[in-house]
Amino acid sequence: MKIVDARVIVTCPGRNFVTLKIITDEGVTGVGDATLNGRELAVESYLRDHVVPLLIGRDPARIEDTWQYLYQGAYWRRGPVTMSAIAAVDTALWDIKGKVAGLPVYDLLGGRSRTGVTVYGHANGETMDEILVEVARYLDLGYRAVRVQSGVPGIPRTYGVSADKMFYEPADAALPTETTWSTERYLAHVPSVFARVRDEFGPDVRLLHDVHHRLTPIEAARLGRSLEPYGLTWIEDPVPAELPEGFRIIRQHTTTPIATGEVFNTIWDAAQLIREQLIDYIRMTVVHSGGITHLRRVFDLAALHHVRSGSHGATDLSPVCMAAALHLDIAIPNFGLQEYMRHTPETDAVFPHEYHYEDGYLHPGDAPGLGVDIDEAAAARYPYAPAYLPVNRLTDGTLHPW
Ligand code: KDG
Ligand code: MG
Repeated sequence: MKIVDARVIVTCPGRNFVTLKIITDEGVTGVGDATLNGRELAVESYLRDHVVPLLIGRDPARIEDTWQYLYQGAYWRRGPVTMSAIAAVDTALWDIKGKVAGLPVYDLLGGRSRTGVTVYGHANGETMDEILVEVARYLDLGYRAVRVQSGVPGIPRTYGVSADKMFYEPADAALPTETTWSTERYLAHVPSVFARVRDEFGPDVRLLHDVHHRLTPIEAARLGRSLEPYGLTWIEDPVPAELPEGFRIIRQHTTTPIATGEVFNTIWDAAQLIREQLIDYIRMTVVHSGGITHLRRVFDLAALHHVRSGSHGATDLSPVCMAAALHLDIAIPNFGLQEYMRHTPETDAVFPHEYHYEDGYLHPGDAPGLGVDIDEAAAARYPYAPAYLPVNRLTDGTLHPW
């Protein structure tokens, strides 16, 4: 079998997605997500101009060799653009391998380790009343784990709080929106939110919170310690993670578990955090981390060090990425949690998929391959529309992580 064509499809059914579709001489096709929020066209060009010509004529069965060819062969290693492009190829090749074998990809990864993939949803609100309504809504839908994001008095717009509760989309403008931030106000407010939520909903629901890289290590340590009475499953991205040793300071002061990794691209970004057991959950995902092949390596390293997976699953990762993540989630021994932000009906129509939600779990389905596709005619109805993530400033105007 040989690869005879590969198409890069950009579509915007409410938000932008980049998808690679690989076509073989025997008519078997595979899909891979290549979406990099706010930098989509860089990956499109990388794939179209620099990767697709290298794929033509290759044997799609040689997944590892193709991965190494694209990673080592570029000479320039790592980085989100390169690793998203490699991920798209890798994901599409696993999809093809599954279809050729007549097996779901999770069976090629060793088979099911669990019956369903536990997911968490995003409850958020400007006010406490709004948050309580939203947490109750997720519990009614069967969720066992809920991420809680709250407005902060005195800060006009806070990360994770949105008007449209089910389909949060932060890439909201053709040029970046500017938001403001006060660490002091945030740290003074957040513990009271979790005190109330825990009090209202009891000990069973797993609670999570995303700090979105906004604190220093000692501030994160203070937050973690102040949240200890409420038994969070994790605080996510407490600090920017380029400095892994900074996590030692957080660890010295709090037992609140820590999750990070959604902006990581390779095992090298995560290795020190994992080896020194400075985190509890690694939140890398298929599209930005070199695909199923490379992420499996990360999860295997994590398993040796008591670190579980907690894969990123925001709406900017397409249903193709979600499908691939679910096949990994159901197979690996050290699965933790999967983030699940629902896609809009328009997006779901462009990407028909087998995976489905039931009673707090996602199920990847049993179709051969990944069980997801792109409807190219539907995709063509939604042309690319530039959209950026916001930027964030302190009240004195200093740029701060968003
Ligand atoms: O594109 C950026 C989003 O994926 C990110 O802001 C979402 O932090 C996020 C999360 O945990 O879902
Ligand atoms: Mg996050």
